[in-house]
Amino acid sequence: MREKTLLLIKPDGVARGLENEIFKRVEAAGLMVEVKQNTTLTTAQAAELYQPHLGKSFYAGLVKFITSGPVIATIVSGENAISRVRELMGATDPLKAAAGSLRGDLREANVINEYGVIKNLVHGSDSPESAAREIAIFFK
Ligand code: DAT
Ligand code: MG
Repeated sequence: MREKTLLLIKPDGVARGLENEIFKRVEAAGLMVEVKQNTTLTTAQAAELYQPHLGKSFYAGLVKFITSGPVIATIVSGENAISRVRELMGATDPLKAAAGSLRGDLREANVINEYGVIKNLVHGSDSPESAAREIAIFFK
């Protein structure tokens, strides 16, 4: 099924200048980066993005980190785009992410940031419901 998903390059990925490498890999997988938005999240946008994690021990750190600097929000489209972007990203913990995945290949030596959260370069929607909700945070 043709789908759209939110792929967000987090502050660590932007600070390290990895956007071109990330977009190259997405396009090499046959997916299309439809729109890109350079932005810095407000606390309200971060709260909406991370609403499923509300109540977790690392929630406050997640919001602080994602609002700490510029990000690039994109809509990626293509056949099964949601699961395929998740595969390209790799596991949440970069130390467990497979070779060939973004998080595995591009990880830093220290994967926990100053906010106590896992630093893993990218966010990708995990379901059609998440994709619709998350795209609406950035694109009207
Ligand atoms: P993903 O980004 O792979 O969808 P997730 O939705 O479970 O992972 O978590 C959102 C982000 O929170 C994740 O990218 C990094 C951070 N995170 C997840 N589990 C964590 C933990 N146990 N300790 C610190 N940060 C964590
Ligand atoms: Mg998630």
